[in-house]
Amino acid sequence: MASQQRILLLFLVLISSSSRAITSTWTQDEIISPSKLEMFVDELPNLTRIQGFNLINGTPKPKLLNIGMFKKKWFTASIPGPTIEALHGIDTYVTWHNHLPSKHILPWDSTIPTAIPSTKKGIPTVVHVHGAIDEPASDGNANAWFTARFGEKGPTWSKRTYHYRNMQHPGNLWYHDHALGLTRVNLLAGLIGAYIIRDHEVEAPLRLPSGDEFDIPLIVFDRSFRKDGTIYMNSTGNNPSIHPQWQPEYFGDVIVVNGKAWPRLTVRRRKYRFRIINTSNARFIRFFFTNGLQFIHVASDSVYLGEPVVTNETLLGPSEIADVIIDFSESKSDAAILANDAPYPYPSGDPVNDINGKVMKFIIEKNHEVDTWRVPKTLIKYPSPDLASASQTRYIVMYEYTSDIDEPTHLYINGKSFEQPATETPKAGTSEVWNVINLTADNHPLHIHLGLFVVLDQTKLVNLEEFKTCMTKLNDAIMCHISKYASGKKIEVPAHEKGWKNVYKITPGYVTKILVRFSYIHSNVSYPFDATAEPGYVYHCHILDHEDNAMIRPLKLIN
Ligand SMILES: *[C@@H]1O[C@H](CO)[C@@H](O)[C@H](O)[C@H]1NC(C)=O
Ligand SMILES: *[C@@H]1O[C@H](CO)[C@@H](O)[C@H](O)[C@H]1NC(C)=O
Ligand SMILES: *[C@@H]1O[C@H](CO)[C@@H](O)[C@H](O)[C@H]1NC(C)=O
Ligand SMILES: *[C@@H]1O[C@H](CO)[C@@H](O)[C@H](O)[C@H]1NC(C)=O
Ligand SMILES: *[C@@H]1O[C@H](CO)[C@@H](O)[C@H](O)[C@H]1NC(C)=O
Ligand SMILES: CC(=O)N[C@H]1CO[C@H](CO)[C@@H](O)[C@@H]1O
Ligand SMILES: [Cu+2]
Repeated sequence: MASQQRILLLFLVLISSSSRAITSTWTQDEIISPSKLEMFVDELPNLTRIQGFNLINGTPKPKLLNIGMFKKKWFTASIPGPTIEALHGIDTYVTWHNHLPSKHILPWDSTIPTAIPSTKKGIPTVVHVHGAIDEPASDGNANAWFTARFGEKGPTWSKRTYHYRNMQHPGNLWYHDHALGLTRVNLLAGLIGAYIIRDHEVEAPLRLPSGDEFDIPLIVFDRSFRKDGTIYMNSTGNNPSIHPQWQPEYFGDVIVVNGKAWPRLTVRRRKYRFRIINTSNARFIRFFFTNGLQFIHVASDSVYLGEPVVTNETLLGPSEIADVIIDFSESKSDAAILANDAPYPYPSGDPVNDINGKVMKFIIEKNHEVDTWRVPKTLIKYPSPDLASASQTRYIVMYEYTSDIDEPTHLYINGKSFEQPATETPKAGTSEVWNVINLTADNHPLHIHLGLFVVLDQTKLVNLEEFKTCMTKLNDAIMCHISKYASGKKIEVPAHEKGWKNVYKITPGYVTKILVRFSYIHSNVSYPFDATAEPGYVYHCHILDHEDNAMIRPLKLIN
């Protein structure tokens, strides 16, 4: 840990109003109608990149970063925060500093399980690096939150400086707040950024597009804004007598990429790599290009695929990552719009419209040029999941509860709150089969901390209502004869999602069978840290509004 570097992570308050307003006829307090914003005006911002290592005489060494969270206007800070670029095998240490004021810029709800400082002042935050394989004390436990200047700390807080070992395979991670009951509002406010682990030895021979110009993170989210440019979040809950503010899903009208609404990027006629991270609270995005350009997937979530997979559209749930090559030399036109046609809530909600159906625009230069980048036939092969090695089979059941006005009040996994003792207690170094059952109407993206998993199959539940009635009574999949009901048709796992993942969309009314590995996937070495230590890990739904209330459970590893 040699030198230090001080970075501002922004806590956003104001829209850059990147897109130019065409008219100005709003009344006070009104939400900006996205149709009043001209699209594709602002250039895609270049995200700040910081190295998570020091180079000493050409040799990479560990580094300590200081990253602060501030309340800033959007145009005086960067949203998302800086992209951290780490190197495989070189430790990155980060002291996350909370400089946030005493009052939140967004409404929140004290009636759901929430971090609340005893003084009622200050904004609890704690940072989780999504996809990281690290010790529990650096995982950003929901109760390890702290307020400004470490003034107040949550019950599982243990240290200021987090240790990221970067011992895992190269891939795409991202960091974000994970404070109990505040995750949805803290992310909406801007506490997110990309974290990339690189391994030159493994990646350089692939000759994929690289360097700042050709390898670009695209952090996509949806937000609504008021006339004055502040972020809008509804302050009235859907069951206001029970939860004054909480709503089951946040959707914004404006699609924001790297901090600008509907930006544009001028590209050369050659291959680019985009690491697209969907950081929406609840919106699914199904990307496609209006001019028929295709996506060449090279990785899923945090791990390379064995070979590239070409698709003409790609569906990303919240927190999922598409790592794709786009070859603009194949474009028949000089512009391409990256568009979205996913209904919201996904899959049964409203269709998108002409506005929220657009994401960003690429302007493609006319001149053809020699492209030195390649897409090789094979990428990086990791061992396939070995079902025989699974030491446990578990049933993970997602429930939604509604009020007498038939509005969701909360969601639980296995009928249990977060506070109830851990029931998922895998042995470090083993693999387990988890059968994830959706008994709600929504598609819930399941995210498991520490472990990586492969989706084995997805089977429709027959006589769903009968099974649901039994589960509502007994909350026990085996006693409710799950094998009898899990006998419907299967849906194929898309080829580009067949690799090792850390998030997967759990289709409603189906059993999704996954094999979760609680060890590295690229080698058989055991974790170089004590994965069984306090405060343990969590697994949860990555629709943030669900996670907060309270589709989240402890995950406690044992020896
Ligand atoms: C981003 O950096 C490139 C150079 O790599 C530059 O051409 C471009 O104008 C920059 N974009 C913005 C929005 O500053
Ligand atoms: C805010 O939510 C409440 C409760 O669901 C709803 O009645 C109201 O229309 C919402 N307001 C806006 C501006 O969407
Ligand atoms: C991002 O995820 C949200 C849900 O979390 C989803 O609604 C949205 O469509 C996704 N967007 C993209 C571009 O994948
Ligand atoms: C992609 O291709 C499939 C068939 O190969 C087609 O059904 C689908 O409509 C296409 N999607 C787009 C966005 O072009
Ligand atoms: C790990 O060990 C298993 C069984 O001993 C072996 O089949 C597998 O190839 C090993 N994996 C790696 C990445 O070395
Ligand atoms: C899309 C879908 O199949 N949704 C189902 C999810 O599960 C709930 C409850 O079992 C069903 O009611 C939905 O139809
Ligand atoms: Cu959910």
